[in-house]
This record gives sequence, C-alpha cells and structure tokens, in this order.
Amino acid sequence: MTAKMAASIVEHGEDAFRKLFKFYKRRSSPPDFSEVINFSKPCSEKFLLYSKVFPCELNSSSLNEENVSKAGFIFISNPFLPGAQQFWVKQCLKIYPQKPNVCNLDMHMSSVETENIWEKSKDIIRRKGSVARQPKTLLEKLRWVTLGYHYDWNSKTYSSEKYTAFPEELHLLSHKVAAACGFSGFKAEAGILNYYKADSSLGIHVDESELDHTRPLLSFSFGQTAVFLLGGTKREDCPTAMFMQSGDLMVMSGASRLLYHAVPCIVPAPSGQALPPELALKLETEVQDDDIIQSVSDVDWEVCSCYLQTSRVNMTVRQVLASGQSFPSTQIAQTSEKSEEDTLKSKKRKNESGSACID
Ligand SMILES: O=C(O)CCC(=O)C(=O)O
Ligand SMILES: [Mn+2]
Repeated sequence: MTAKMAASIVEHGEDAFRKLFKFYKRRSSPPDFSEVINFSKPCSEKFLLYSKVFPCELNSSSLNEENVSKAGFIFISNPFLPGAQQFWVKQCLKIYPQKPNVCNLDMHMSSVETENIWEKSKDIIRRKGSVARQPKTLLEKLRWVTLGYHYDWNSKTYSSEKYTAFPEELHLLSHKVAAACGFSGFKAEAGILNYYKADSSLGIHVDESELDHTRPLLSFSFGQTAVFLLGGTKREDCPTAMFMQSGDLMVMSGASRLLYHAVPCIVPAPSGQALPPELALKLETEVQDDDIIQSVSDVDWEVCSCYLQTSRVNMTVRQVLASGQSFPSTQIAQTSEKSEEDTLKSKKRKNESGSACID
C-alpha cells in the first residue's frame, strides 16, 4: 500500500492524520518513503508539483513582504557552515542536559543521580561499538530536556516559577534565524529538546501552550533523518510528509504556527553510511575565544558521533510571551486547582497521542 492509498482509506472513527502516522510508524517492514518530500534535492523533485510549496533563496532581497506573508511554514535545508553542526550536537548531548535544565530522568531519579549525565555515559558509549548488549547509559535514556521556561507536560503550561536562564548562544542562533525569516526581535524563552532512538516517534500534536502565537516556532534537527508530518488545523486534513535531515531547520509561523504535526519514524540509515558526511567536517577557520561556535574536541566528537549512529536530536525554540506581556496571575491558581480528574484526563491524552512527548 502507498502513502496516498493509506491516507485515502480512512476507517470509521479514524482521522487522515492518524492513518498516515500509523503508515509511517509501522515497524513490521519499512514503509514506502516514495511520497516523502526531500527538500535537499531542490526543484527537480516532485515537491514543485505541490502548489503549496515555493522555493526561495534566503537573502535580504527575498524577504519582501509578499514572501514573508505567503510563507507560513519555512523549511531551510541545512544552512550550517562546515563544522557548526558538531558544536550544536555537543551542546545538546553534553551541555544542555546539565542542571539547572530539566530532563525526563528528573521525573523519577534524584538530582544526584541525574548529575553529570555526559561524564557518566561517555566512555561506555565510545566503547559500545565493540561490546554488544550493555545496559543503557543515562545519555541513552535521555528523551527530553527543557530550557528557559520549563514546559510542564501535565498541565501543558509554562509559568514564571519554573524558569532558568535560557542558553545565550541558542538565543543568538534563534534570533538570527528568525530575523532572516522576517521576524525581528524574536526572544528565545523556552526550548524543548527531543532525543530519538531508531524506533522513537513523536505523537500528533499542536504547540499551543505559548501565549504569543504571532511569534514563530523554530526547529533544528541533527543526526538521523526523520519523517515529519505537517497537517492542517483539523485531524481530518491529510498531512504532507517530508524528510528532516541533519542540519535542517523549520520555521512554523503565520498560519502554520498552530497546525497539527508529528514525527512518525526515524528513517533507517543506509547500511555503511550511518552519518551524513557533512557531520564529520570540522570548522574551517580558527575560532576566537569570544566566538559563539567553538570547535569540538576529537574525544567529545567521538562520543557524539557514536551516539548519533542510531539517534536523532531535535531542538525546538519558542517565544512564550509577547513583548511586555507577563503570565496571567490566574494561571497559577487555575493550574493548582485543576481537579485530579482533569490531570488524569490530560495524562491519558498524553499517552494516547504522545502529545509532544517521545515514545
Ligand atoms: O522532532 C521534531 O522534529 C518535532 C518536535 C516537535 O514538534 C516539538 O518538540 O514540539
Ligand atoms: Mn511540536
């Protein structure tokens, strides 16, 4: 069965998004990926047949008002300079899981146990190639990390109480990317980092917890390729499937900011070529001490590349509040007054759809 057929046969009570999600998520045998758009093969490919898609050079002259308003969902194929991806991968694996940031392991482990995730895992990950079947390291058990305003998965809210400083270098990157897409003054206030294994998926959801939806949501992907599904405002709308490869960026803005989306699967890497060659590239120029991007040492990169052989890391960066806005004071009362029944319902929903939580 092809993806098109799968989407068209919608059984009673099942929406088109769920149907396609299940089509790509199936684990029995690899699905047919021929309908998935590959933006890194520009122009010649079938994506030009989609009237919804138009290619555009990202430079100041392309940023006229017409283009900015026409482009809600912006896909930027790996814009990173050689060597820069290594820096961001190292931040995701070595730096951002550190306290005071919050991660899934904190939900059931003490802060002493979740200290130094990188240090406790690195040597085992480096040696793993030769030693099969070992217990998982903390780094391999990492599923998500939150930054800035720490997202509360149960209440689906951000609050001023759960805030720690947002990493400056990631704010600068996000601010630059947003500005290049026509959104000046973007403030990176919350980040959700997702860590995917070969069999992970991210359920169908809409990111609506941020209070200002006029600001874009930025997404950065590293490591293994994923299939990303972008749907409509209703679950019945048939989604578009696209590959997200290492270094690719997505900007969800305008009308696309509140669309359903999901990651049904990680694409099996072709044998003998687990990592894209550009990830092996080192920075080409000498770095100065005050440069944002620093080079990654060979030992650190060895750990990162072993980890990425079978994994994908995605960072989403969000502006939560409009400029000058603060959290409504009632939100705290509402959240704590939430009945047990509501909490149970929300947990159930989270389990059913995965709702932005990796399974
Ligand atoms: O992993 C991805 O590409 C999507 C992540 C996402 O949708 C989210 O964190 O809300
Ligand atoms: Mn999302």
